[in-house]
Amino acid sequence: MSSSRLLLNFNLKHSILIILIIVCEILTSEVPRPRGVSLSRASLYDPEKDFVCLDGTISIPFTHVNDDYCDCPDGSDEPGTSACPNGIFHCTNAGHKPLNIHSSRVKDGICDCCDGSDEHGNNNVNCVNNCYELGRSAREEAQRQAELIKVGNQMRLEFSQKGIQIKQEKKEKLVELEKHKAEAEAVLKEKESLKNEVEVLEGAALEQYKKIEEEERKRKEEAEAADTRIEATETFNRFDSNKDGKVDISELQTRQTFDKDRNGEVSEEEAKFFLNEEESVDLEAFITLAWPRIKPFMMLDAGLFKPPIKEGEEEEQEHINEEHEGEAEELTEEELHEGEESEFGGEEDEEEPEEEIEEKATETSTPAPPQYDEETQKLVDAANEARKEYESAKQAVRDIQTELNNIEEYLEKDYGPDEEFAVLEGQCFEYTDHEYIYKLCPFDKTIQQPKSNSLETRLGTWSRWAGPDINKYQIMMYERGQSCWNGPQRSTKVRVACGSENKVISVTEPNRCEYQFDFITPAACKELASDSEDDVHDEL
Ligand code: MAN
Repeated sequence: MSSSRLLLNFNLKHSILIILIIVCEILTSEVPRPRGVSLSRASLYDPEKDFVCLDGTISIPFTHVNDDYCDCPDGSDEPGTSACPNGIFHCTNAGHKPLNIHSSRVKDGICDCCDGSDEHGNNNVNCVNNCYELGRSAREEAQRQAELIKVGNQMRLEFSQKGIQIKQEKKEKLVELEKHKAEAEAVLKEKESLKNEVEVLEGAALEQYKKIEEEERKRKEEAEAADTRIEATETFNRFDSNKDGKVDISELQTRQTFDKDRNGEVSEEEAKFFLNEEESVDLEAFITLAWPRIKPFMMLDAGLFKPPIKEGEEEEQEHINEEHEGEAEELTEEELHEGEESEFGGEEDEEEPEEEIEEKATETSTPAPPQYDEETQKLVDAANEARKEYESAKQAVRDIQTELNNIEEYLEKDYGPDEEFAVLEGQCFEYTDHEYIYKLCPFDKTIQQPKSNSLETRLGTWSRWAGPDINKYQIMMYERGQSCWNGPQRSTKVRVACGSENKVISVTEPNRCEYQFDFITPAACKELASDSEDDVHDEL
């Protein structure tokens, strides 16, 4: 059947139903019963008999019903007055929906029932019966809703079909990936044993080179130690100005290099630091304990070594360098070392060891790998190749595993009883207010972005369905968003309702950092047994 015929058929049925309801209401509102009693209870109020309280406790003459005196403990003898504290007044509201109100609202000067029956006999208030108008607009609204649900439900069914198909495809992909994973793991195993085999051969071939390398390293270390010794001894002799075989505090105090805090003088503490906290050191102690402290400062002074720049200072430093570019050239050598003697030269320094230190600084770089013989080189290349293949086989397993995890994560998510919400995944829906652009990316996240820039704030990550038991798919929760300053982590409640398109129709922040989105989607258009008609049927 075409959708227009479906709609026509639906409209016709609905109109007949409304006419039936109105006719029945007219007929049934005529059924005689005490004021405030619903049609369904009319038979319990028989004027021919004594009245038995509805809780069965006592029996009273029928004339005591609605006499403005409360006799029954359950208030059932005073349905039309406010005499009983627990009474219920029933408005028939012919033409609209019947209503039960608390008896305290009877004759209180406020029109609660659209037919005005709750204020009947109250001369202080004039309640107009507007049930028909209210009923008509309520029925029109109900009809609009019903039509929306009808059309939306068609779309929901299409969503559902797609969702079911996606799920099926994911399940098939899962099986396929499991197979691929097993294959990739077998390849990995093979590559691993291949690598191990070649590495054994490589290891054996490199054994002799290792020895050579080790010897070379040792030789280098010894040479470096000897150089250090020579360098330290030369410096010791230079510093030991009174030639007593010791370098003491006062001998260091004459050298600006040791002015650590750059306040223009070398204090005793500063000098002592370089002497390993001693008053003086002999040559041996100087070489082993003092020199490791002294050397970096001498290199620093000679401009051969820069201390590491702390994070954040880097830019600043660059900026300073730019600003002062060229300035150094403008200063004379004397100006640079104003008030200082050359730390490497000392007063009587002749030849300059600056170069010496520079040379030594470059010498410490890592030695080039040894040249292997042809056979060994072949083994090293083969091992490198095997390692590369092993690594890429490992990566292949990892990639498959990641894909598997994503699919498993998908399959664990609840996309609605008929998979109807699944098509929303991967899409984002925007809403703009005067200050922000909000985004809802179902099953992923909610976002807030100021209109003035592109800095996104995460308002929550998909967490769960949180609607009432009757339909948990009415509310989506997005939690653990970015923390608010001095506050909680942001979170979003998304109220989901039926609509003919997917759209965020409002966003509010009812409490600081707690957001509420209203989202309409055909996925929420399910035809449920309407309770509005049941209400009307109460009088049938
Ligand atoms: C930002 C926005 C607001 C939020 C405050 C909290 O301005 O995310 O929605 O209320 O931070 O400090």
